[in-house]
Amino acid sequence: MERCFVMLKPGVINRRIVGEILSRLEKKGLSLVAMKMMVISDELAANHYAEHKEKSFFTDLTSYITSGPVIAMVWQGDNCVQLVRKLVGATKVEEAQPGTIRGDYSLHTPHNIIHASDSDESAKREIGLFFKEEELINWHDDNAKWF
Ligand code: FUP
Repeated sequence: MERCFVMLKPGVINRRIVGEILSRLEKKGLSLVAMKMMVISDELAANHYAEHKEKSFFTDLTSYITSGPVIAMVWQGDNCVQLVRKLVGATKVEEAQPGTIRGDYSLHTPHNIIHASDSDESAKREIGLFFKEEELINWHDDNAKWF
């Protein structure tokens, strides 16, 4: 079982499409094991996107994700990181295929509405930034065989 950190950026809440996006991850059969609505501090935003610190889009990106509430989540399942990234679609909106979350819901790359960890290592780091171990709920799934 692998875990992936997923975050719905502020535009998702503003546009009232939280349910639609969650539904796509749920329908895939992945398990939600943690979720919270929060306003990210400047410090957490900078830590989360530390790899982009020198990039030209860093200030816009961190301003955007601290501009309103986000939904931070942890999803779990076999090959969770790879499967979530497929559902999310490419980073650049012009490359994100229709049918993917970014392909269907975003017009501009800096506002590409959702973050998902890109590797198991990133997932562990990002989950650690946003959640305490006791906030991750490992529930038993009697229906797992149907997925
Ligand atoms: P991803 O893992 O798909 O979110 O992609 P990155 O870590 O490369 O980028 C993080 C965020 O920076 C993206 F979600 C949007 C923003 N970004 C830009 O605004 N312009 C770019 O050219 C690349 C990324």
